[in-house]
Amino acid sequence: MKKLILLLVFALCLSLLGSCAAPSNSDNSQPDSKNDSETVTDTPKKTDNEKEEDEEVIDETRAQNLGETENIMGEEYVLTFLDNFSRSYLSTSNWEYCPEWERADRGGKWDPKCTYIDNGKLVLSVIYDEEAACYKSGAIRTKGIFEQAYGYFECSMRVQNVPGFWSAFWMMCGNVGSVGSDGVDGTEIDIMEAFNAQTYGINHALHWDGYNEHHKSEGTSEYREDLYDGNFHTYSMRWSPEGYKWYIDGELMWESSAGGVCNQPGYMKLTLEVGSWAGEINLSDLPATVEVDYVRAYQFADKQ
Ligand SMILES: [Ca+2]
Repeated sequence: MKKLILLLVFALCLSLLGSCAAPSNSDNSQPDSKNDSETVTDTPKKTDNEKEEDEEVIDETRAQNLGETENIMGEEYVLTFLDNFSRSYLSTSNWEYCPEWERADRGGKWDPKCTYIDNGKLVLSVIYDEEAACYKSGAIRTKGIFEQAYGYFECSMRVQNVPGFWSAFWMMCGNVGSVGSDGVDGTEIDIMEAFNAQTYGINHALHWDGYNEHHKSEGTSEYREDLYDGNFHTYSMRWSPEGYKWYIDGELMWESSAGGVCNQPGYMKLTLEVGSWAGEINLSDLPATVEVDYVRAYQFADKQ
């Protein structure tokens, strides 16, 4: 009888342990009442092998859920935005497509059909649209969905391997078009622009006071063949009231407080643009793609 009771207790413990260990949804979309149902009902079924692969890529040193803290280069941050692109479609809880808008100097336009998810990665592409007789490229943003002043912003990106267009991870903060007050009331922060696959150019920059006669900017370029190696690299930016710092693969690349440091919330953008800055474009290279593995944003823990 005693053995039977012990067995029952053991079985009960096992079942309790099992329920505690049930996997949680580690793909953290920004909480958003608009689209709560999609995160639950449309999750694609995965094979056991795919589950194992997912488990392998979880980095336990990183915060996995919104609101969790993470130490980045000696500072405590709270995770405020995370998209691992692990669903089969772009999460509208996190992103919207940038509206169609003629870009740069070769008449390229942003178009939702050039953005999709493939195998756990966001894919932005460039095509030549025969019907529209122009280049089309992918572009998404968090405008009105996620906007934040200050913190740490990071993406992991595999940049393009052909010339003719550039890829960018950037932010629009406050009213960039507002002339006066320098960049304090509005600044475009270019966390990275991989602007030329022939020269291996990477740019970091700030723009403020509009884009016309009062436009001001400051930036820096590097030429880094290693970043065009077909692998993913991390591009990050720390923004505090004292200034901005840009990092690639965790290494400090540039610091600036030009424009006086913006104090207004901003949204993130991931875009491709066709233009002469990127060199000549060859139709035979298209479609061409850029992939993003994840995007993360954090707020300083002491500002929460
Ligand atoms: Ca201004």
